[in-house]
Amino acid sequence: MLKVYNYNQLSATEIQKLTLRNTDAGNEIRETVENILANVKQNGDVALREYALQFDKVTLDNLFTDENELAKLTERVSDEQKEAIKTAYQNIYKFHKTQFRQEEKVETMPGVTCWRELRPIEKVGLYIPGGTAVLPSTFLMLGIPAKIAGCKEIVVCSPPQKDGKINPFIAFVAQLLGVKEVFLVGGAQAVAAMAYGTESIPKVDKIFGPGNQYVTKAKTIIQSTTVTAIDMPAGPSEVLIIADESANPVFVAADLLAQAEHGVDSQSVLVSTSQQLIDETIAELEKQLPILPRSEITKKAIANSYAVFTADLLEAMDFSNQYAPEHLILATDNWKLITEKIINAGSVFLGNLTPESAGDYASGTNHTLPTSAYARAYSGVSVDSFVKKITFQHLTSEGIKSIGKTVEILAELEGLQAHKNAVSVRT
Ligand code: HSO
Ligand code: ZN
Repeated sequence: MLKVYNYNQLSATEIQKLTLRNTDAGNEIRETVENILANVKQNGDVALREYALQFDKVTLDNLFTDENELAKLTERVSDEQKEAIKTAYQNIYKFHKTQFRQEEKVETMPGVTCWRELRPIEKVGLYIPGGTAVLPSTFLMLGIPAKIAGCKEIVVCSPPQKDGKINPFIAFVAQLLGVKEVFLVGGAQAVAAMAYGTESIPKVDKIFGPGNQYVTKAKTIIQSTTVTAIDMPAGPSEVLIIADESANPVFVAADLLAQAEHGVDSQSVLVSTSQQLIDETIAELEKQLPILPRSEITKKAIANSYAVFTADLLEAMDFSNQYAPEHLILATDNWKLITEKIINAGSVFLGNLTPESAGDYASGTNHTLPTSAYARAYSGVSVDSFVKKITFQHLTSEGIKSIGKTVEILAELEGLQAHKNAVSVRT
């Protein structure tokens, strides 16, 4: 079960080691992914068909599911399921819509006006995971902000199911979003296809979406070797729960398990000021885990997880900030006292009645978030991720006069005469 550490007995190096995850120290993941990237770059669709056979165990005629097939697949979605997906859609839309904001123009000097305007990224690629679990919720989380931003071309890749088709829930979300086709490609090969383009799959400007270590590695490689951008390194998933004696061990255990069931490489960390709560949570894990349908995966992720006992909530927050979790749950009635101490986290869930699952699916916030301590510097996906902010400026005759001298002096002190001239010829 969960290993337990005492914060006060850990050295700085031990804390650093505990907070490290997914380092791929032996470069094994990198090597596998580099081979896949090279193969797709060289052989396009042929390579994608090979991988579909090798990884998804299907022979594909077409590498996509088209609009008609998508419509047919949605018949398998029940009315109740459709309603739930639509409710999530509306909440996510409502929350993200407010992020699309034009900024004010600023007159920095008389006659000198500067401003920024939003322009959508034209071609975006969405990766929807579909390995051991198919995640139509991720399609909502990426597709809705892409729509709000006004992206022209939305390319969607998701692994084929055993029948060689796309999952019906993915098909239903595609319909809601007005997406006309979904490509049947998963894993690192999907990232490669959208970065390089193949006969069937268009090359995109930016790739979005969470994934396992292979997908994430592929994204980080293409980001540094092609002109295709990525949202962020996102995945494997993780949660850190700060809990005190006001927390309910049944809830805490359920939240730890919810994260752990994502994959064997997921991590769930409990940081608590109460030894009793740690003990009770471990007892609860023992009760709840074995009866989960995905207990095999979950067990492995829990074995890769741990608990830390701290003297108080501030110490707990200190550990959390060093860990920089993708999801942070404050399982305490005193959450208001410590929220301003949060420095590093992807998304935060406040109080004992706010499960991460609410945000994973339907409350409105995005679930594509920075993992593996990237929350130190990255934000989660939002409408901002799908737009560029272009700066503009305009100088009037008063403007060139008011700013002219300053620019001339600066150009001269940098020894750049031509820069100075560009002003002087106008004044
Ligand atoms: N916890 C995942 C998102 C997800 N959970 C999708 C369930 N479905 C990463 O934030
Ligand atoms: Zn989740």
